[in-house]
Amino acid sequence: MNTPIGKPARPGRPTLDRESILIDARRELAMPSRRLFGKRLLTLGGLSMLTGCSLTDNDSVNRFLIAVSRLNDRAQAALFDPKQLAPTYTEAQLTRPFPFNAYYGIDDVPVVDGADYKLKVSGLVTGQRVWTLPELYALPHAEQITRHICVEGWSAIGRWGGTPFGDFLRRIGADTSAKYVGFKCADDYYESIDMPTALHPQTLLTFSYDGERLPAKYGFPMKLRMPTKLGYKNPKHIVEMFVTNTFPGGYWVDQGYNWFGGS
Ligand SMILES: Nc1nc2c(c(=O)[nH]1)N[C@H]1C(S)=C(S)[C@@H](COP(=O)(O)O)O[C@H]1N2
Ligand SMILES: [Mo]
Repeated sequence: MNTPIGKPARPGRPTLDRESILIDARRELAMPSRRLFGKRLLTLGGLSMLTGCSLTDNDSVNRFLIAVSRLNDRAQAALFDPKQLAPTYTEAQLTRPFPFNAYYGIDDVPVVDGADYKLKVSGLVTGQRVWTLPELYALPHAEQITRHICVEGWSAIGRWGGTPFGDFLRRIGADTSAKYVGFKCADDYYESIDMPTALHPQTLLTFSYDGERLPAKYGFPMKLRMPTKLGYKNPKHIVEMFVTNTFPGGYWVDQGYNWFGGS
């Protein structure tokens, strides 16, 4: 779905030309969740016309694609049904081994010391404080077997355990009418999500994988797991979360990926 808009141009070849926009747009329009958006707001013909007449330099193409992506965010947010559940699976369907992925290799996975780990909770919450792991482990527990879909072209079924994130938000006195929840991670990753997804019943703050304490490679000490969102929206190694009305962006969205990132 995503042309990495932020990537530097390859020498000798215009990166974001008419052709690549059309490939991107065609892919977007082919996705079932995007079809409505395509039909209502933009036709491929209209897009061809636009790309054919005015988008001659990379800057304007970038601006155009970012505008399409923001429109797409709004369309996806409007189509998001807070009660619609993502499919769940059985133990027998688990993908083994579950893949590891990050913007770095497995040897560079951050080492987080659980003993002095503290989760910082800030922003529009009445309970601004830090949480230790024993306190977090004592929260109500739920298990989930769902499919993780990565934009790099793979998907896998995994089993995560943790606490329903909506309950946690209410427990910390979050302003649930705010727009975003942002996350900072122990690596340089950061993400943010829309409040309706944060409150979705399948959104879990997870501390375990397949019945075991969450391994380092899958995001120790905790990962936010959302089966309604693509893989890159699910932050691992969370060290801070904040509730805000100011758009916080994300590691990949700031490089051109679509922010809503629904699946
Ligand atoms: N902190 C952090 N979280 C992250 C990433 C990352 O690089 N750092 N990569 C994201 C991407 S693109 C994917 S597909 C999943 C991979 O999670 P896994 O290693 O448990 O499969 O983590 C997401 N969350
Ligand atoms: Mo991913």
